Amino acid sequence: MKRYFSMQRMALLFCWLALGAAHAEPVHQGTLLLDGAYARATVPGQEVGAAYLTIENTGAAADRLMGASSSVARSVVLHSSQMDQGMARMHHEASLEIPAHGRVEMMPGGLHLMLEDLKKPLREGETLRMKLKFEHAGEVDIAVPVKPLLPEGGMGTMHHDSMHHDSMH
Ligand SMILES: [Cu+2]
Repeated sequence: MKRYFSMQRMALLFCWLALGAAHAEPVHQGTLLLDGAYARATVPGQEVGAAYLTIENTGAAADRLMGASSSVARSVVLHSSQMDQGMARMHHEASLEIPAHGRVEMMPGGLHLMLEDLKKPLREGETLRMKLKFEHAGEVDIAVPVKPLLPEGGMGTMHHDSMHHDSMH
């Protein structure tokens, strides 16, 4: 009987871990709700990766994302992407306003967090940690699951890779 229950508990734990790997738990801090964080897997030799999340502000005052960091990359910077005469161009953004009662959604082809000078490839199924620094909410530590490279994600990372090639060491 005892054995049966422990097996069941192990199965439950396994399911919980599997779910945990696929979906980051939403994180509340101050008036902010950080949800849906993920990064794209990278191929060996790729020196940059991209991460995305949605930030919702339930408060009556705007907040501002001032910076980010992760142990897997030498730097994490905020980028926006725009199509310019058929070419995707990325712009470095010093900070990002999260409007009062508003939300900002990062996504491929739009706002993203660029992980520069990766120390190792980002592998599907792994979860990396990232620290986000907000003007009012302060520092927030989030889990960022790594999702597989999809065809459209692959194009996104290809363009990131070539875009950043000049600045690589
Ligand atoms: Cu970028």
